[in-house]
Amino acid sequence: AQDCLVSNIHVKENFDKYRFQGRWYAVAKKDPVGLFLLDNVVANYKVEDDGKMTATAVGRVIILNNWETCAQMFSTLEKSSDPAKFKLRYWGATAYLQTGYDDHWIIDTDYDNYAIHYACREVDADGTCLDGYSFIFSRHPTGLRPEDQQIVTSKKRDLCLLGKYRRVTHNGFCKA
Ligand code: DAO
Repeated sequence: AQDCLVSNIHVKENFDKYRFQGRWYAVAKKDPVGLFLLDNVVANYKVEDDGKMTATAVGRVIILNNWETCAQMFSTLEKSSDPAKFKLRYWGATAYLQTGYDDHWIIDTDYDNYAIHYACREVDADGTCLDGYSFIFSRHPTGLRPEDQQIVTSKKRDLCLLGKYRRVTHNGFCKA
């Protein structure tokens, strides 16, 4: 989808939530308005006994005007008619942290190395995304393998987000 319409965005076909389980390191992020998670972001996905997917995440945040902390976040992923399109209901370990209800789409993944996440929070009148965010995840804390970088770049272009990502550093602030 090069027309940038949210409704035309392609997601991972036959998404396998079981293979997606486990730890993912955020290596790049396109921020939404009023960004929350800054860096040191590590997510952990799980399929519970009832088949529902949950995810936890940690990440460095700045809250209450200037307090730097490591946020511990919890979430449930509500399924839809498309197995790669979820609704993410999330909340924090303490009341100071953000809560929300966002789209949570898996655009592409090979399950073993890279994943591209996308969430549009606000669709504009013309059908493009007005406010959204996206994580590039890697199974490897060191980043993406060179062979995965081209795929990720091409998917960023499909999302009309090429050039809008920043690197997410991991320096041990949220030792997970
Ligand atoms: O960082 O600005 C932002 C938006 C991110 C909000 C998501 C909170 C994390 C919930 C855990 C889900 C796993 C990615």
